[in-house]
Amino acid sequence: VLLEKINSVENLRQLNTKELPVLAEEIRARIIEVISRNGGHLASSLGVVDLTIALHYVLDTPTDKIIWDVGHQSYAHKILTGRASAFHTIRTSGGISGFPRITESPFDTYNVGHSSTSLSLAIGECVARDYLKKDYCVVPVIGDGSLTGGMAFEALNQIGHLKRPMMIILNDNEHSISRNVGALSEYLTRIISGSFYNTTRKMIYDIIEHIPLVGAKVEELAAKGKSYLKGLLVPGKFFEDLGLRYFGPVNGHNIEAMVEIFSNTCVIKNGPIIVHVVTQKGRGYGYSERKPKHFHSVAPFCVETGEPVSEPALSLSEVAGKTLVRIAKSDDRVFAVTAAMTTGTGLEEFSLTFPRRCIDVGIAEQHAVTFSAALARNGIKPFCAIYSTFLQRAYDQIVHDVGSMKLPVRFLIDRAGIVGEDGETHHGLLDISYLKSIPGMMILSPPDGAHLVNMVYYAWKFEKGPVAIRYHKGNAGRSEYDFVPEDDYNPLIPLYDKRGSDVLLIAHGVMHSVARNAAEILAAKGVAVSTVCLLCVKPLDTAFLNDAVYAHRRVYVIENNYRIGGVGESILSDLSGENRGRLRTIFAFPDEFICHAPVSELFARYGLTAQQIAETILCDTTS
Ligand SMILES: Cc1ncc(C[n+]2csc(CCOP(=O)(O)OP(=O)(O)O)c2C)c(N)n1
Repeated sequence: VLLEKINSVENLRQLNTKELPVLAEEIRARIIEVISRNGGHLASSLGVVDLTIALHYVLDTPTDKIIWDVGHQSYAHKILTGRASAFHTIRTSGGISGFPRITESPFDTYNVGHSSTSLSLAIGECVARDYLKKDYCVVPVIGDGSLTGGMAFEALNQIGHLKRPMMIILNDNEHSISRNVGALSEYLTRIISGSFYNTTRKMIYDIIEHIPLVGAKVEELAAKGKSYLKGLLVPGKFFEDLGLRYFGPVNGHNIEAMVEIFSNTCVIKNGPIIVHVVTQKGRGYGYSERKPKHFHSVAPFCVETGEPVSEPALSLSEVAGKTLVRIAKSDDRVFAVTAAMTTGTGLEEFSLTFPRRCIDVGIAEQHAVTFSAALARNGIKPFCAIYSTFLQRAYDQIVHDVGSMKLPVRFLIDRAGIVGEDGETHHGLLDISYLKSIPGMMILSPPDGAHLVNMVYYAWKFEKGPVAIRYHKGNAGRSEYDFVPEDDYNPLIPLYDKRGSDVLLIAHGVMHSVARNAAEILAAKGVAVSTVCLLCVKPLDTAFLNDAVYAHRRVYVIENNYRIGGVGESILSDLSGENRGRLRTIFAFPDEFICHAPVSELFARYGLTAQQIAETILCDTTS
């Protein structure tokens, strides 16, 4: 077994090229086996196993720097760079991360998780490297999906201008999570399907075969404009026109060919080059080859059948999407806008039912928001569905393009709060903090599926300005969608369960059930506990809150957000002077990046379970 010998990249470099495809198969088998147990980004990682081997084989990593975009495809990279023996712990509590982490390995050049950062990091690396008179290769690896992000274009603009040597690997599998969309994607597809493919590959071989000191010669030949090299550049004219030299398309599953090509391209030192590598998403596992979208990010599954280990329950994402389908049936002005996350945000059914009204803008959250603003300005009713963590990107667009004009863009903010195994780049712990400071922004926080449905209906009818509904990653608590919206639903009125005058727990969203459970535990100990569930966390009903707080001796707020900038702080600032002293504790996440672990474990680690909260309150009672 070759993999057993690979404890470091040096071991890899000792293999001969004929052994590399065997190693690739072993790595694939390991990834499939582990991810079937732990869940994770399977299809993307399987697709780049051969590419990853070729890169580490040729480059002098970690001195040469591979910069992964998103980093969800870095599993083979982890296995090859000293983490094979820890790979079974990936995404588990205390185990290695599912994304590159600078604290985990010197081979992980940056912390990543959000898309389209690699080219900006790469050009920054090059400028620093050249200024410090260092000499190493900078190799960003970016997918065709991530290339749709605005930042990637901003970086390309500078890369073409500064002309610093770097080798960009464009990993083109024609997929983002779903099939990739957009003019650029169509352009890349034209290149791949065009007749140049085979001839170009042959040309690269010809050059490599006939030129011993290829790097220097390629430069020389390119400078002289030899006709065959010109031909090689033709397919990627777009990149060439921006000032990058284009090579490809290259078969991303022929390791030997890639080793030769990278050996020759990585030594080109007179400017940036882009090598267009064509890979198959999900490669090497029949189910993920056939359903790359499903296996993009997958829960534990049975390797033999490809089926999930536990039957997926109805998620809040699906509830939001299905509700939108019902609304859109009665209102042809309802649109859904997604930034390459149709499935993740539950919009699959909507996209099939109303293809013209479901707009996938690519991995472009900033653009999605400003695009939605223009829809709203023209009387369309856009529901812009974006995960909390990715909406961080679009902050100024919400302020400048939506908020300042009070445009009724409806934000469906999925994965709000802690998300678990994807870890620190993916937790949605900031949305309340960043949204509540925007004047006129209404923020709703449903405690369950039924409230989410009502809130989507409420947002549909709400025309006075932007409204955000932020909901956690979780289940709707029902196996089927059988929700019926209430006619007179008003999220501005909190749910108030008054019991005694001792303790009041104020919560919102998923933490309402934690508050109720804590109240029960305390009731069993003889402490009467009232609960308030805020459905709308901005604006707050100040008069109501002051009355409720005044009616209790001690008050606690529980939320699935950072404490800093959270709802607890808003409540505190809205309370009258005499009420403020009653607010004893805000149970929320502290001021630190929260690592990956199951959601339940993270709640426990930060003292946010019902039992822990009840115990804290009991101690507080007796002190
Ligand atoms: C800013 C941002 N938006 C959305 C995502 C969610 N996401 C993770 S991977 C991915 C698709 C990336 O496509 P591509 O770069 O082509 O890589 P592939 O998975 O196809 O290998 C998306 C949309 C993200 N990570 N970051």
